[in-house]
Amino acid sequence: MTKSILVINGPNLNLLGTREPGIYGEETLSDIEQRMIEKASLLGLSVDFRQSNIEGEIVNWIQEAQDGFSAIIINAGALTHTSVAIMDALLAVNTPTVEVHLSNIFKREEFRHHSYITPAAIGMITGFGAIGYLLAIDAINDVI
Ligand code: CA2
Repeated sequence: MTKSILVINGPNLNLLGTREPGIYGEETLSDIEQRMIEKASLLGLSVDFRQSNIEGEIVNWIQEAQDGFSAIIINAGALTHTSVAIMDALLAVNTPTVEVHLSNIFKREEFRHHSYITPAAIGMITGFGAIGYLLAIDAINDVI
């Protein structure tokens, strides 16, 4: 059976490609989804790509990931720096997780330097723009 990766995008990432291209690039979230689907299929994997502005919805998706998904790739957006609930959900499901950020969070404001996702992830890819999501597929493919 094809292994499936759940890709979760947090608040405001639906605005990608429309504002702040200097920080987040010119590609839309839909462009990134297409590139991920193509890359995953070359590796015999499938991708379920989602975005939500609602913390609780993201927690629900993570809980559901236990049934039917081999791995999670998550860019939790600003919730990265605030959400104990997302960290707890990721720790609870025990599904291999890679954290992605478009920008290099360590080159930005101090409050972005801490992530609640990292303790629950295998690792973090930060600062490579949209390519980071594709690198995350390679990382996941090596683990699952
Ligand atoms: O660099 C990343 O991927 C971030 O997760 C993006 C978050 C930010 O809060 C994190 O510190 C780093 C913000 C996502 C908002 O995306 C926008 C896209 C276009 C226009 C405005 C916001």
